[in-house]
Order: sequence, then structure tokens, then C-alpha cells
Amino acid sequence: ANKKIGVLVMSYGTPASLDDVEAYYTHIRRGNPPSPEQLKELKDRYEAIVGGVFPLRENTDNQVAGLQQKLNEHTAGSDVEFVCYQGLKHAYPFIEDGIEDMVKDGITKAVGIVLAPHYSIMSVGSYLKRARETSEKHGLNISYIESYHLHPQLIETLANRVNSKLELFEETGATRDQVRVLFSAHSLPERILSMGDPYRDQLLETSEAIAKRANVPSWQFTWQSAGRTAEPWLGPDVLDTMQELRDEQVKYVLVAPIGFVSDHLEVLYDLDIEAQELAQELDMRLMRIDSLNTDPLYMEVLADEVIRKSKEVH
Ligand code: FEC
Repeated sequence: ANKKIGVLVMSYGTPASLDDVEAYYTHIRRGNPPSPEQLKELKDRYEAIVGGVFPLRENTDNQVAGLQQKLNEHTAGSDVEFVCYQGLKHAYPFIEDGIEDMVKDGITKAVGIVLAPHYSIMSVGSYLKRARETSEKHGLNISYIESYHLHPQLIETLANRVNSKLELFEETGATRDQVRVLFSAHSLPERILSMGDPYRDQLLETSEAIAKRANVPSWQFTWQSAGRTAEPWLGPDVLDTMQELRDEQVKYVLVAPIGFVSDHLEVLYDLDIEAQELAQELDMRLMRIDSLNTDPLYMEVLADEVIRKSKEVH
């Protein structure tokens, strides 16, 4: 291959060890260290998910390797070669490191994609801002995929996951319309709405498309994992939604965290531990769809977006 195209694959990042949680948390808080209580609370949550292992690191590594492999399959025999680099938002290798590694390797053209399908100025927008600043400094020609929340294969694989859990409910005696499907995503501060941010609308579009494709009779959208800051965050939170569903006599709930693509703290703790505990208290049966991780269809979505975008980089 004589045309090398760099692919900056961006993801949230996770600490390397429990000792690293303080530095990670301080980075998320834009340089403000957490109080000892806040730090303990976060460390406790990490310890609760599989004894302090940080699954997001391995999942991101595997996703990047999976995308590289899919891209190689697509370009076999052509003169183009894609080379993936990781760039993390809050951990090493940072977004800036990923770009600098490309430049060191002599790459002049690149595509950037985030392992999160929905655009918000506060999520994907901030990844792209940092990538742009660093690539401009180095004269790297790079184009970005901003969102892919309605990619047909993304909808297909998420609909399959919803369906297989609905079938599991049916096997245990519930009818399909007795199960309320809760599509969820990471909350953000409410002020994004007055900024005209597309995040909420894109999440609703993904939810609707999955519900239609999987023939989901009963669903709604809810937020989760809101930050611990003073300003108002988008609601209702999943835990409040579950309380409301109890009042509506809903007994079966399937949560589908469509804003996330991996198993990590916000899924393994916030849903599998915290929401699951509440479900027990409310005498509710709660299941969640499997995370995408290295799902071949998800790898195909990423490869398709990267290849399409690479044609715009001259
Ligand atoms: O498993 C892991 O180690 C990391 C799990 C993790 C993911 C994730 C994804 C998103 N976040 C988003 C927005 C915010 C905003 C704040 C914020 C704070 C935290 C904290 C932890 C954390 N986030 Fe996160 N997020 C993950 C983890 N997040 C830990 C700090 C403690 C806490 O508040 O719970 C608030 C920052 C501030 O104080 O100003 C805002 C969004 C996503 C989904 C999109 C993406 O993946 O980029 C949006 C995974």
C-alpha cells in the first residue's frame, strides 16, 4: 500500500490502576482535585465492579484492534492502508498523544472517530476540539465523523440485542407488552438544550429507530449517570423513572444504554449494581441489553464511517 491514512480512534479513557483514580478524576474535573470523600466514593465504585479491574481499557483496546482488522479486510489488495491510533479523553494515551504519534510516523492524512455514536458539544465536541487544536499545530490534514447514531448496522445490532432480552423475558413468563424498554444515555447539564445541542434529539432518533425495528410495544427514554455538580442535569434519571414505573405497576424493565458502546463503570455499576438493587427493592425484574464491545456489526459501522470519511481527505 502506498497511501497511508491515520485513524484517530477516540474514547473516554479509564484509570490504569486504583492509585491512578485521583489523577483521572482530577482530569475529568478540569484540574480541580476531588475532595477525599468524593475520591473514596469513586474508588469504592471501581472496586465494586469486578474487584477494581478497569474493563474500559481492555474494551477500548479490543475495539481499536477490531476496527483495524475490519479496515484491513476492506482495503486488502488496494493501495490504501489505514493505521489506527488511540486517543483518550481523560487517560493516557491522550488525544494529543494519538495525533503526535501519527505525525511521528509520517502520517499526513487522517480521519477521527469517537467510540460514542451521539454528538454533543460537551462530549464528542470536546474530543474534536482537542484533536483539531493539536492537528492544526502539526499541520495534519484530518476530517472527523461527528455522529453515526442512525447507521443501519448500529440500529440492527442494537435491535437484535433488545429482541434477545425481550425473548428471555418471554421465556420467564412475561408477555412482550408487559416489558417496558428504557433507552438510556449519560445525562449532561440541562444548559446544552439552550445551546441548540443535537444530543437529546439524536438519542431519541436512535431509540425510535430501534423500537421500530425490534417491534418494541412499550418504551421510553431516560437519562443516567448524571454528574455530581450543583447545576441541573437532564432528567428524569433512570432511578426516578423506575420509581414511577412501580407506581404504574410495571413489573418488567429492560434497560438499553444506547449512548454507550462498552462495558464500563456507568454500565457495570450504575445499571448492574445501583439500578439492580433498586429493582430488588421495588420487586421489579430488571435486565439490560449486552454492550456492543467488539460486536462485528459495530466494527462494521466504524469501518464504514471511516472509509466514507477518508474519501473527503485530500
Ligand atoms: O469505566 C470508566 O472508567 C469510565 C466510565 C465513564 C464513561 C463516561 C462517559 C461519559 N461521560 C460523559 C459526561 C460527563 C460529564 C461529567 C462526567 C463525570 C464523570 C466521572 C466519572 C465518569 N464521568 Fe463521564 N463517563 C465515565 C466516568 N462525565 C468517573 C466523575 C465522577 C462522576 O461525576 O460520576 C462531569 C464532569 C464535571 O465535573 O464537569 C459532563 C458523557 C459520556 C458518554 C460519551 C462518551 O463516552 O464520551 C457525555 C464511559
